[in-house]
Amino acid sequence: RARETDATRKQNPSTTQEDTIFSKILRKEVPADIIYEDEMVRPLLNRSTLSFTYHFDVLFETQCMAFHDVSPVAPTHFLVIPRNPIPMLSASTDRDTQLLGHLLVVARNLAEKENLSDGYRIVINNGRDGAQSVYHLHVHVIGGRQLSWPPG
Ligand code: U5P
Repeated sequence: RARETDATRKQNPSTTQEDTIFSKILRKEVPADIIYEDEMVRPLLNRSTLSFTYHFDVLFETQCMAFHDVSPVAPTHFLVIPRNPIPMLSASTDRDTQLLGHLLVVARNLAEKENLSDGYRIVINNGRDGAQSVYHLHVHVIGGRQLSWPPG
């Protein structure tokens, strides 16, 4: 498993970069067709009383964003990404359980909003063999046409 990761790093220089194009989209430095962002809720609690970004994100559910893929492979194709720049699924840990679940819940809710009632596919490409190209974890939601199986 470690060998695979090393190979992936060699093949994909972006693996070692924390700042991918998706981080720039998250910071609104690069435009994207954003369809969803977790709402920033500011109740009575002061932001400065929270010391860790992680806790802030979890408490206020400002954990993810979704936008249309620039090169759609189907009539509907969007990506759900965490704010936390986890490079890939295999780099996540058990501490990310809540976040990983949240990404799927958001993907499901957006699929419903985007009228994918006839079905859709959720894909997470992981590493070199998984044909991952952007090393910031993302969930593909693909639909709007009959998809085939197996994938290429
Ligand atoms: N992508 C965007 N915007 C960008 C760069 C990439 O939507 O600025 C999309 C690609 O079209 C691709 C996905 O579908 O990100 C990366 O997927 P993956 O191959 O890493 O799973």
